[in-house]
Amino acid sequence: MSATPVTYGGSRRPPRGDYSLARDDYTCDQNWDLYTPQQHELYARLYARQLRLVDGRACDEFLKALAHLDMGARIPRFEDVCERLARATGWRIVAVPGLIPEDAFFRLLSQRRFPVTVWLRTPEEFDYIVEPDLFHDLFGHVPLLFDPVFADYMQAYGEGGLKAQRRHALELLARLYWYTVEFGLIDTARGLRVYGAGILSSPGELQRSLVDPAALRIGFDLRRVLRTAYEIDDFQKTYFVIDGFAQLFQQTAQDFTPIYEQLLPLPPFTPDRAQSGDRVLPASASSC
Ligand code: HBI
Ligand code: FE
Repeated sequence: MSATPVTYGGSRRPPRGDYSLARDDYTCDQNWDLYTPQQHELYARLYARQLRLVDGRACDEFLKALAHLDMGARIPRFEDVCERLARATGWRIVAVPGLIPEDAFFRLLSQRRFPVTVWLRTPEEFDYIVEPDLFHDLFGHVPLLFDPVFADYMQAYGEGGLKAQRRHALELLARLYWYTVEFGLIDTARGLRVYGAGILSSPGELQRSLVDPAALRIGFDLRRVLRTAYEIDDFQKTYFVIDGFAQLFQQTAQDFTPIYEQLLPLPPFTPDRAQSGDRVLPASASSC
């Protein structure tokens, strides 16, 4: 059975990736031997540029794991990454043809299996791509799975996703993923830092997310996040800031049912303005 292709959100763009190779759980083989020298070279250029940009901007947990992974010279074999990751936090990465349905995605996360896209962007997409590709998933998401607390948060998120489906609250829970795992900021003793994969893998948004005064940076509040809509194809207008991964894990370790019941009837907040009760944080001064 070939898996049904998936597009990003409500976008009308055609799905990227070959879903005919996917199994029932949407995983597929990486087929590492099929990558061309040009693709390895493109990946290495993406990696080298981003490695320079994350210094002083990414959180320490990310930088420490990235150095340990040492996967910048060419596209890594997923099984090599798996070996190191499994030893650290019991997570594994699995190859997928591209975006997969929420149900399959949550199930994989609940099993501590992170889906990594097998296709790499084209050279024309060097600076920007809408869909998550191999570089976004590997560089942006995989390093933080080495952090024990963040690794537990990601599995709990998957388990929560499977529950949210039964409560028709997928859209709310997807916002939590968006504003933490993809675009989250963290307040550290040395100032604001990035932990969201969508920022870590983006050349333009790394600096902008920390210093642009036009963007809103709001102290993490679970109900506020679950109620705030987002756009998938532009810089974020709002970022949520946690004090640490322990805070994120604790604040989300509760039963969301009463929160869903409270929020589902309410209209979402737009991301372009602060709301009363927001703890608004200043942009980073340093253009590090
Ligand atoms: N599929 N491969 C892949 N990667 C994602 O990040 C992803 C997905 N499917 C659904 C999804 N993300 C979002 O809807 C999450 O917010 C659930
Ligand atoms: Fe992502």
